[in-house]
Amino acid sequence: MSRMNVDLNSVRTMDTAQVEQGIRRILEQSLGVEPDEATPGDYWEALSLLVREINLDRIRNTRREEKDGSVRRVYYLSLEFLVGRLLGNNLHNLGIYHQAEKATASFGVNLSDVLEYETDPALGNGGLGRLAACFLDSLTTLNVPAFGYGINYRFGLFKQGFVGGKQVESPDAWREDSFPWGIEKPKRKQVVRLYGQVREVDGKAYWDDTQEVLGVPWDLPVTGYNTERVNTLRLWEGRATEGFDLNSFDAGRYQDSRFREILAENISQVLYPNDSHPEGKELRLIQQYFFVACSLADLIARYKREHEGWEQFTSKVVIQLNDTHPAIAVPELLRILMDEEDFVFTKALEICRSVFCYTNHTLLPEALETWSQGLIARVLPRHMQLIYKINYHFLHNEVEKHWPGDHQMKNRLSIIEEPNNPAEPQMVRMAYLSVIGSHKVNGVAALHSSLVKQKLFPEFDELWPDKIVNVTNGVTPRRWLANCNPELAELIDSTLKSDWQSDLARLGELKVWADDPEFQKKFARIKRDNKVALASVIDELCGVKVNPDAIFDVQIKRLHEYKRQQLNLLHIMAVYRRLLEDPDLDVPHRVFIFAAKAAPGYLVAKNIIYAINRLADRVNNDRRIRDKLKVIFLPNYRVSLAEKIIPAADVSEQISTAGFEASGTGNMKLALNGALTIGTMDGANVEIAEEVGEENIFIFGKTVEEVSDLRQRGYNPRDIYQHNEELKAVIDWLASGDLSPDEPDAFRPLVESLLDSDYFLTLADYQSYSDAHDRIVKAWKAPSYWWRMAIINTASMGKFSSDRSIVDYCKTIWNIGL
Ligand code: B1H
Repeated sequence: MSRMNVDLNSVRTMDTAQVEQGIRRILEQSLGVEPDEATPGDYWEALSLLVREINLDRIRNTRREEKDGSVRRVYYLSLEFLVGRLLGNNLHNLGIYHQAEKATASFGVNLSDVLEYETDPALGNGGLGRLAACFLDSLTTLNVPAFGYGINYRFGLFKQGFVGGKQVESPDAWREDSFPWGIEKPKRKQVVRLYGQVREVDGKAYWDDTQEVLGVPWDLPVTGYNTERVNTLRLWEGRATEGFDLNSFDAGRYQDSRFREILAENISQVLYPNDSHPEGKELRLIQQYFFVACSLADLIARYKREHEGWEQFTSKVVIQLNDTHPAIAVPELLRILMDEEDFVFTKALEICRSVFCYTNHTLLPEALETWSQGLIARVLPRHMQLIYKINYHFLHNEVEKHWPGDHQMKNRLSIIEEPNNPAEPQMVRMAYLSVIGSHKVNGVAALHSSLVKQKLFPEFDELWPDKIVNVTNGVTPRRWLANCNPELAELIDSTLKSDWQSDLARLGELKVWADDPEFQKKFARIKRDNKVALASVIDELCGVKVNPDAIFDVQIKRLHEYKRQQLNLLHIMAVYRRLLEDPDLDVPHRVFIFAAKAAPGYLVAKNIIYAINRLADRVNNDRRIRDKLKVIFLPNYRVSLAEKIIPAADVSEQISTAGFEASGTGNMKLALNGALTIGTMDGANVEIAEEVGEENIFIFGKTVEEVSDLRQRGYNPRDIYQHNEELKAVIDWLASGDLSPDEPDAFRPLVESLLDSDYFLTLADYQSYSDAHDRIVKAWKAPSYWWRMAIINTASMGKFSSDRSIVDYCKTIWNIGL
C-alpha cells in the first residue's frame, strides 16, 4: 500500500489555540456572529466548517497522490449508508478531539452539547446500511483507495413517534438542517436513460427514444483513524435534464415534459423503509438503475482519466455489490462494454465477472429480490435483453457442461423464474444474476455463509466451489467504542498503552485484569456513569425515572418477527406476574429497554410495538412492584441514539430464531462495550460465543438443526402453550384485552400468529429463554463474577473490528495487498 508522502502532521498536532482561532475566524468571517453571541448551534457549524477545511485539503492531497493511476480502487455500491453524525467522529479521526473540547470550553460551551446539534442522516434502514458506513471508515483507516456510491435521499428513513403507544411515521427532511459535510459536484454530473426501445442494426444494438434524467453527485468526506487519506462517499441526486422544455410545451406535450421533471425529481426523494422485504415498485427499480448507471459512468470516466485503453480495467477496479440492490450493474457494465466500447459478449462478460463481487445479507425468502420481466423490459429494455443473453450463455454453456442434458437443473438455475401459474409474470432473480455476474460471493458470518452454500446456492457452490466465501461482519471501534464510550476508551488506553483502536485484537491483553478488583471497580463505575446518562435520556424522552443500579437489558434493532421482540415481551409479562404474586421476591431491579422501527406496512411488527408500549404503561405505573421492573421503548431509534444506549447496556438481547439473522452487528457493539449477550446460536452470535467462551455468554434455544428437525416433525405451538402454565397465562392475558381495554381485540393478530403458526418458534424457545434469564439474575447477584464476564467480553471482541473484515475482503475477495 503506498503511503501518502504529503506531510500533514501539522494538522494532527493542531493545538487548542489553533482550534480556538479557527472557530473564532469562522464565526466572525463566515457565519457573521460574535463569539459571545454565538449559540451552541453556531459553534457546531463553525467547528464543522473548520474540520471541513482540513478534510478538503486532505482530499486534494489524496487525489494528487493517486493521479498516476497506480492504485487499485474499491467501489462499494450500496443503496444505504447509515453514516451517523460526522463532527465527533471527524475530530477523533483527525486527532483533535481534546483540543476541540478545550477550545469550545474556552468559549464557555461544552463540546458534547455542541455535537448534539448535528442532524443524524438516516440514509439507511439498519444493519446493512450501517455496515456500509463502518466499512468506509475501515477502508480509509487501512489506507485503501475507495469510493462509496449511493443515493442522496431527500427524506431518510421516517421518524418514529408514538401516539397512544402506536407507531406513527413522519418524514425526515434531514437536509433542511444545515449540513456542511456534503459538497455538490455539478461538474461530475451524469445523464441516465430510461424506458425507450432497442433497435438492432447489423447486429449492433441502439437504445433510443429514452427519457433522460440527470444525476448530480454530492460528496461526503470519509476520514480514517491515524491516516492522512480522505476517501469519498459520492451520493447521487436526481434532477431534470433541463428546466422547462418549451418545445414540447408548444407542441402540446406538456404532460411529457412534466413527466420528465417529476420522474427525475422523484428518484432520490425517499429511502424505501422495508428492511428485509424489497418493495417491487417501479420507482425502486429506477432508483437502483439510476445510482448504478451514475456510479459506473463516474468510475469509468475516472479510469479513463488515469489510463489508456481497457487492458488495465480489471486490475484497477473492483466493485462490491452490497446485496442485490445494485445487481443491475452487471447488465449495465455489459451494455457499456458491448454497445459503447465494441467488446464482444464473451469478453465483456469476462470483464464483468472479474470486477464484480456480491455480498449476500439474508436467507429470508421474502427478502430475495425478484423483478418482473415485463417491468425490466419496459424500464430498461436493453438490460432485459442482456439478462437473457447472460442467462442463455450460462445455461447452455456452463450448466450444460456440468450437468449435460439436465433440463430440470437449467430450470432451477435460470435467472428467469418461470411462474407456476401461466397467468403470472416471469420473474428475474437478482441473486442469481449477481452470483453469475461476480467472481466472489460472500455471506456475512460463518454460519450464514455455510447456509448460503448449503441452502441458498448449493448448485452454484457445486459448479464453482471457490466462489462462495465468508467474511464475518465487523464494526468500527472508533465510533462504537472510542467515540461513544470515552470513559471506557480512556481506561483501556491507560491500561494497555498500545494502539488498540487500529489493532482491536490488542484488547485481548485486558483479560489479565478481568479478576482484578480495582480494575473491576473502574469498569463497573464507567458502566454506571453511562447508565446515569442514559437514565436522563430515558426521562427526557419517555418521562420515566429508572434506577441506574438496575440491570439495563436492551434489545435495539429493527422490529421483525424473526428478531423476536415478542419473545422478550412474553418473558417480561411473566416477570411482572411473578412480582405481582410475590412483591417481596428477591430479584435485582431490571429495566428492559427497547428501540426499534417497524416498516410502515408491517402490521404484526407494529402490533408488537403497541403491546410493548401498553405493557410499559401498566408496569411503570404499578406501585405494587416497587420499581423492581421498568419497561422502556425509546422512540426513533437511529445511530445517535444507539451511541447513547450501547455504552449503558448490561445485557444484550440477540434472540433471533436460529438460521434467520445473517450476522447482526449490534451484538458486536454491545459486547464490545461490556454487555453480556443472551442469545441463540444464530448469525455472528456463534462466533461471539467462540471468542468469549461459553461461560461468558447466555446461550439458549434451538439450534439451526433443531429448528429444522422440529419443523419436519411438525410443530404445534398449541402443545407448548397447553403444557407451559406460565406461558399460557401470559398469552391468555395478552389475548384478554386487559392491556388495551379501549380496544379489546388489539393483540389478536399477535396472539393468533403465535398460536396458529408461530413460524419463528417463539413458544418453542420460551422456556429455554426464561431459564437463561434466571441465569443472568444469578450472575448479577455475584458482582465480581459479573464484572469478570463483562471485562472478558470487551477483551474478546478483537475479531469483530470492521478493520479485520476489510482485511479479509482485501485478501479473499479483492486481491489487494495491505
Ligand atoms: C440485512 C437486509 C436488507 N439483511 C433488504 N438484509 C432491504 C434487505 O431495503 N431493502 O429492500 C434492506 C435491508 N439487511 C442485515 O444485514 C441482516 O439482517 C443482518 O443480520 C446483518 O448483520 C446486516 C449486515 O450484514
